Amino acid sequence: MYVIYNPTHVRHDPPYEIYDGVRAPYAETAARAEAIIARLRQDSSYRITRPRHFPLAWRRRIHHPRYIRFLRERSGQLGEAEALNPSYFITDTYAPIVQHTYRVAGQAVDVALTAADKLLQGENPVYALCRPPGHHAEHLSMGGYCYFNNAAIAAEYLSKHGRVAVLDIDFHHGNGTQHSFYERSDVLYVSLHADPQVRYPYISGFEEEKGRGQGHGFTRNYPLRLGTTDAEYLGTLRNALRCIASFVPDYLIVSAGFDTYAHDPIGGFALTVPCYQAIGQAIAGLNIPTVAIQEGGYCVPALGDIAYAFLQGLQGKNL
Ligand code: Q9C
Ligand code: ZN
Repeated sequence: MYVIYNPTHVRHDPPYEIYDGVRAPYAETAARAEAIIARLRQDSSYRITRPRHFPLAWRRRIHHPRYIRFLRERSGQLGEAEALNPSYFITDTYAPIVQHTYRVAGQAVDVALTAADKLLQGENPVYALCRPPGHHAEHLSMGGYCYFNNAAIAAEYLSKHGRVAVLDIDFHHGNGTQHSFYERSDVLYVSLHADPQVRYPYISGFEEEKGRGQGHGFTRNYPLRLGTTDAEYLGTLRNALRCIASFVPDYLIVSAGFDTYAHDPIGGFALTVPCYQAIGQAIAGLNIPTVAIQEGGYCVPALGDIAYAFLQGLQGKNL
């Protein structure tokens, strides 16, 4: 299968995040994507390919021009070792800007769009190894390690060619993606995530959020308890997949976060490595052309094996 990857992501490397006013090491490190690509390189059936550049107009369909300009200008003003924690255009304290943030975040959009394009050319499944991730990025704000919403932009791109479902399996609710399509009936958003009552992003991902206006019924949230096991997760996933199947999408985007893993330093579920193969295989059972887009996942030593298990499953293969 095709893996779209751009090694220049390493230049977006903020030094710290802020939790309740206190500095902590930045969890969304370059080592994450490097661990995944190193594992995929061990299997020659993974065709690792650079992205091509897409017109900036695609970003503007999801993000406000003022927000994009802010990110571009503030990145450009920073020196090599500087980090800016902006006061505006941000929903939390988890998305500092460094010198190369605008460029690298834009390249992650190209990774997602190149993968979506491969899907249109008949490749299936396709994996976009995006970094930084995107699903917390909103129309007018960054947050949660996310700057541009790679999955939402890819969904918008594919929606010109058919009905699109987004399945978000990151540990955290994808607030930015949900809000991008909240009033639309041509893009379905379905998410499994930690109960937002007790985990980030706190402000969205509740079961009662179902879409608005024409979009009513086209958002579906499955909040799960902390400590969720493989069996519980796979049971809920089956319900989510039924919901997707009844929408009859032409394309499926999976916002693939691996912070549901038992030993993830930020997450709080109990999933094991083999469960990711089962998740991939269950998704493959839908038989819908699928692009997986990398979101979170912070247990760097396990990320290679988790991603490999998931992608093998997504191709209907065993470990
Ligand atoms: N003290 C993604 O997974 N909160 N973003 C961390 C740690 C921020 C996660 C709290 C979580 C953002 C893409
Ligand atoms: Zn996450």
